[in-house]
Amino acid sequence: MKAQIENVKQAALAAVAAAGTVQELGEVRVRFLGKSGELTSLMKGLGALSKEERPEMGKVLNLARTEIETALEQKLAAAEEREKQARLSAEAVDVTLPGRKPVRGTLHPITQVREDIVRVFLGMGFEVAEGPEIESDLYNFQLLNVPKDHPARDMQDTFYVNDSFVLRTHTSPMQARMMTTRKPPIRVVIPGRVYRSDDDASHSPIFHQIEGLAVDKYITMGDLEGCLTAFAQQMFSKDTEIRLRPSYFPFTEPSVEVDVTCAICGGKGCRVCKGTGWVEILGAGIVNPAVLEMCGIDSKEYSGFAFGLGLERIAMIKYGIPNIKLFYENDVRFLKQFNGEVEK
Ligand code: 2U9
Repeated sequence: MKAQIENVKQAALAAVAAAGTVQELGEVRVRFLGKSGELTSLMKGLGALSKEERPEMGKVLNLARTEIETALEQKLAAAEEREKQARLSAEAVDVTLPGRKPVRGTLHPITQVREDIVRVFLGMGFEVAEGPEIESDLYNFQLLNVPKDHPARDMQDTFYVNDSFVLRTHTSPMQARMMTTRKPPIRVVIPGRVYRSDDDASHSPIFHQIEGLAVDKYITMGDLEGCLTAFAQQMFSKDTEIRLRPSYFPFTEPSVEVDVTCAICGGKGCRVCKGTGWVEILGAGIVNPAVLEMCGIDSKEYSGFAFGLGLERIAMIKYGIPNIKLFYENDVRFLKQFNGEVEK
């Protein structure tokens, strides 16, 4: 049996010497010292020996086991260190390489224009409110002086949800809500998505508006003009002028359309202003006293002005964008041109 033990030991030591990796050394351990390993099998054979032989063979076996284990341990420590070094150098990061610049997103041009406009009106003491996109016929039309069958309904081609509800055609119903729920003074701007059945290069069935309302004692057309001049000068440039042209809206009386001197050519005449030097940017007027009364405000005590503008239109003028559809296609090549730097 001694010879057998010696043979297994020599085979084990040779296998350890031949093994190079942690994995191979593990296999050698299993082969000789594992549960059914070659040396372990010999140990199991001890029981079959005579009482006299057993202690000596046990000693020889233990010595062989210790020798194999020592050899394994030494080789293993070296292999582990070698593999760790190899892993570290494979995973090494060259800290001297230049970093990768993260791709920065940009705000959508409509969002930028909305934020620019809101900022100007916040600065003039207006608050911001938002309302539902599905509106009752009452708030979208009737309280704004557009009764059923009124010809003015044809001015805004409407998406009807049912007989009593529509996709709002303007954000004006929210101004009406402010008037029915608040007491003057009211100064509010309402940005939001609106819907009209209209579709060409400068109209989309879904577009964005911002509308404003100021109701207080003694509000006049002069206040409207002053407020919109301040707005235009902050939004475009400090020497921008505005002009008011008579117009008609059922919810304002008198009503005006408001032009600004062309920010592109400074009034000399160009493609954007079609050679006139003026660009129409919004509609406005003195709130129709009938609207004040319907919304529960005494028109003898209070008056107000209101205005409305299309965000797409302002963005198209500001950035010289020829087709409204470009705003909705989410083409990154288009969107990334609006890098957030506000032109002044
Ligand atoms: C109330 C009373 C009056 C809001 C107004 C306009 C004139 C206007 C258009 C501009 C371009 C809409 O996006 S657009 O097509 N808006 O011309 N809007 S006065 O007047 C109101 C609103 C609410 C209670």
